[in-house]
Amino acid sequence: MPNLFESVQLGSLVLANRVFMAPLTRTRADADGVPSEFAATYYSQRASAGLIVTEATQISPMGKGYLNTPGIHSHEQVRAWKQIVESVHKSGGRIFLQLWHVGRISHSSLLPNNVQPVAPSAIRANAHTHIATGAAQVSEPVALTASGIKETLADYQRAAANAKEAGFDGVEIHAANGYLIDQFLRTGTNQRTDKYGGVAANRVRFLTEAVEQVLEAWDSKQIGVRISPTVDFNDMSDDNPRDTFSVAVARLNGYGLGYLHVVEQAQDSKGSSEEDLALSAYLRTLWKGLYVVNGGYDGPKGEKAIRSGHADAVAYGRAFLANPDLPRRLQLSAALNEPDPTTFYGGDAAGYTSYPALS
Ligand code: 8OZ
Repeated sequence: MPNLFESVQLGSLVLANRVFMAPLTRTRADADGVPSEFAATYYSQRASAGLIVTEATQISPMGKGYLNTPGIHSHEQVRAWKQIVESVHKSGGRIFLQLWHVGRISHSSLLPNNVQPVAPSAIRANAHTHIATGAAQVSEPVALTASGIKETLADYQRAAANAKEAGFDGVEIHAANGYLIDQFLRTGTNQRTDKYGGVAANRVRFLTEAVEQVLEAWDSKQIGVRISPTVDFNDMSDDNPRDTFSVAVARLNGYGLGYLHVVEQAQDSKGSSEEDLALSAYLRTLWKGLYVVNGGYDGPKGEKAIRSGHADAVAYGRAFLANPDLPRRLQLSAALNEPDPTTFYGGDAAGYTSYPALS
């Protein structure tokens, strides 16, 4: 078995190591969803990652759910991302854009003409977001119509093409953490009676159709999918996660995608349960591409995950946020900078580009 610091092939790309940077929402974009001027520095400081996955980035104005998250649907946004990608490439890094639609995890004040958010079913989440006035309960969503689903799928295609224009190395489809695709996947949020609801094969349909849209712009190996089968963040639940996600993985296998990225543990949870890890281990046996894990890994645990064959790569979130040279630090077993939660979301360079590398 390889170790954490060995290279790995992803389609036509040779990634320098298996220490990936997990997608991290930092809410520092402007009101139009244009990434900040600090973002090029932030991402290029982290170019030693085997692969950087960007912060979640909305595919359309309706895909936005928080103040100051970036988008990939306007010219200005594409132009800003292009500079970020160039800067990462100059530093020798590889970077995928994470394509995001929040579905019901939004607030009318963030949406065009203050409309209600959209979701598979009109079920309001017991969850919070951030709007101009501070924290707020998310709004009541409306169920997507058949034509609304078509339009949303077309937004995935446009956003994927925009990511290509911006020069990214690939895209990751965000199907995790209680956002739109995950809302279709799991039973707690999907009560549809059409072909997008009911049995798992139907609940997986929106995801596979989104993949098909993205395939219009990208080679299959340049596409990853992120799922979180047991994460209850954003008021999520499923009657049978093993059934839902084994069907999802079986369907996804048919596309020959680059990787599956599995969140095994929610951001603020105390740790992965035996069940979380057992389901992830089972999905690993089904999945035919690279298998990337995330949630609760430190250096030794990540190394063990690779050496045992549990995963092909490990994505680090908070540790990468606070340590721009994380792969080197893990390899040297060096001390790590502590992440400062007060600067995770919003603000400027402090807690963003200010964490030092080892000298
Ligand atoms: C933290 C705050 C806001 C959004 C996710 C995109 O959980 C997020 C997110 C995380 O996937």
